[in-house]
Order: sequence, then C-alpha cells, then structure tokens
Amino acid sequence: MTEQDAPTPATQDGVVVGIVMGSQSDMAAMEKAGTELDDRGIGYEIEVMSAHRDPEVVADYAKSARGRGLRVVIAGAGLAAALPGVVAAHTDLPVIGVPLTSKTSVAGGLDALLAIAQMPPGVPVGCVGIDNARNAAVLAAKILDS
Ligand code: RP5
Repeated sequence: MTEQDAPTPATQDGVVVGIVMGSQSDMAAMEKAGTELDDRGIGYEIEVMSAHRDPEVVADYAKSARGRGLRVVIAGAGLAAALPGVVAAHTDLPVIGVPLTSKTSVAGGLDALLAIAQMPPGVPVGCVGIDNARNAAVLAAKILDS
C-alpha cells in the first residue's frame, strides 16, 4: 500500500482540531499551535501532508475531517501555500491558514500570505499573520467556544 492509498485514521476521542502542514520543515513553526491548544485543554492531531506532493492524501483528510470529529482545521504552508485552500475546497469545516516562511520565501513570506488570503469568493480561508501559528490556535479556540 502506498502512502496515498492509506486510509485516513479515525481521530481519538476528544480530538477536535486538525493541524496540518505542507512539509516537515514547517513543524517547528506549527508546533506552536499545538502548544497553545495543549495549554487550553483542546484535543488536536498534527500531520504533515503537501497539497502539491500528496494531493490525494490531503483530499482524503479534508473530506473525512468532519466525520472523524474534527471541528476546525489549521493548515500551515509556505511558498505557493496551496494547502489551506485545498483543504477548504474539500470540507465545510472552518479552515485557518498560517502563511509560513521557508528558505526560499519571497518577500519574507508575502508569497504564502497572498496565496492563503486570496481565496475565491465562497471558499474562505481565515488567515493569520506570517509564522503566527499560535494565533491560529487562539482563533480555533474562539470558534470552538462560539
Ligand atoms: C511548502 O514549501 C511547505 O509548506 C514549506 O513551507 C515549503 C518548503 O518545503 P520543503 O522543501 O522544506 O519540504 O510547500
């Protein structure tokens, strides 16, 4: 079985936020969202999946998210940063995008910021500041409390 054929695992009890990112190189930035959720006692899962390198995995993840118990998805990516938008295309859950800087970012992450914020009408992605994964978690907590 290839990675792309693997079934998306069911979430554990109490996991309501999915944190995904486009590359392992994003983990140090995105772990800050997990830390904030830990501090607030909110259950989450955290995974690496690329909209460009693993498109089927991302589609399966997003399509199954609500059914597995997730209520918000936080998606971080750098460069062309398609991941948040692709997740939003496959789920009606709220998606919070985190534009990330990486080694070859243009204009300090402006590339990812625009890619995430400039979604077409009807397919929104909430967008926090560059590298501000903590704010994505704070916003997720507010959504969960509403
Ligand atoms: C993006 O490209 C990732 O989200 C990451 O920020 C950037 C670089 O990825 P790697 O080349 O480090 O895997 O898709």
